[in-house]
Amino acid sequence: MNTFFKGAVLALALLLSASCGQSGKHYELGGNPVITNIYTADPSARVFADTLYVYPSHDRTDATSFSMEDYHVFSTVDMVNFVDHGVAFNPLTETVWATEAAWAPDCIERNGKYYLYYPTDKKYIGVAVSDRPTGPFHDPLGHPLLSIDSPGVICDRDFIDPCVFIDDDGQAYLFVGQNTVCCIKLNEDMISYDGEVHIIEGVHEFFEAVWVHKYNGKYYMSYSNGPFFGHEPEIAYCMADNPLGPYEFKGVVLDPVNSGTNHHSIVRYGDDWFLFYHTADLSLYNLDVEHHPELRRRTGLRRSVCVDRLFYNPDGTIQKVIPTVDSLKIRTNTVLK
Ligand code: FUB
Repeated sequence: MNTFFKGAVLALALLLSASCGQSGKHYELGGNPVITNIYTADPSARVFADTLYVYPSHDRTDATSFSMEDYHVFSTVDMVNFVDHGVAFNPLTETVWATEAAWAPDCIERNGKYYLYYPTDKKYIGVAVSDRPTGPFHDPLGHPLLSIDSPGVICDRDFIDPCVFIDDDGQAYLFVGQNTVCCIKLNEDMISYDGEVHIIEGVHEFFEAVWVHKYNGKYYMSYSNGPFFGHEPEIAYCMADNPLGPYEFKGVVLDPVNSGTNHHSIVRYGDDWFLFYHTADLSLYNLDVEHHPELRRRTGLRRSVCVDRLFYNPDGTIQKVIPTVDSLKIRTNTVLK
């Protein structure tokens, strides 16, 4: 092997281990839910260097609606212990324009900076920047990056759930929306875009929670379908040869969960792939709905982040994930009554 080739192989190996956790490593899971100190939902899981970070919504213990206000960041290096780094950003107090509903966020790294994309007010998509994956983040623009009224946006419901994806050629995409998937190509600075909004075709029964990842050269768009299609929301997915589609429906990754909403992310860590999602298992226990059935509707507002392993078939399609529940863990985490 000549020196140039050896160098290229080493650089590729370093790049892979930096972007996927330690390659050659397998992680044992410790039971669900994985985050139990506060209620969390809509987990966007990302690997930066050797650490896996989770960027969830923060469900309020006293919620009577989806009235989330701030974002905590969690990290793990073993997939069992998830460290809460506290509030990394509160758009309602740290921007001059957001007033309510800090829902499902996502985060990505570029050139040593971390960019948090988040929806508020059911109509704005903001971006916040930090030097660290755990924050603190700040608003560099003083206004939303994109909104339901931006030219080219199609949205007949809530304009929420941003997902950011950087392709191998360096182009960054931001996917977002409910009922229709809109996409913008972000500029190199990650806080502006070229002005065009692309509408993604072929996303069968799309409702919300879009997530895009790449595996073996194919683009996977997974999302929550329902509740308007005659069934409870599943996590479904479709595949394409291009990030902008058109996509072709392939199947279901996760059956309906007990929280009403269904929202997930798919990530590689070490040599394994994982599905992060949420359930209401912990709040169902904490709120004791068996004896107080009137509390049941509240459990969908108090969700908890879970993770299970995800497997591909040889043809690149995804096997359905069977959620695991750790009832002992739930029984011993009853602080949130
Ligand atoms: O958490 C609030 C909203 O519920 C999210 O934005 C949706 O994806 C659903 O999970």
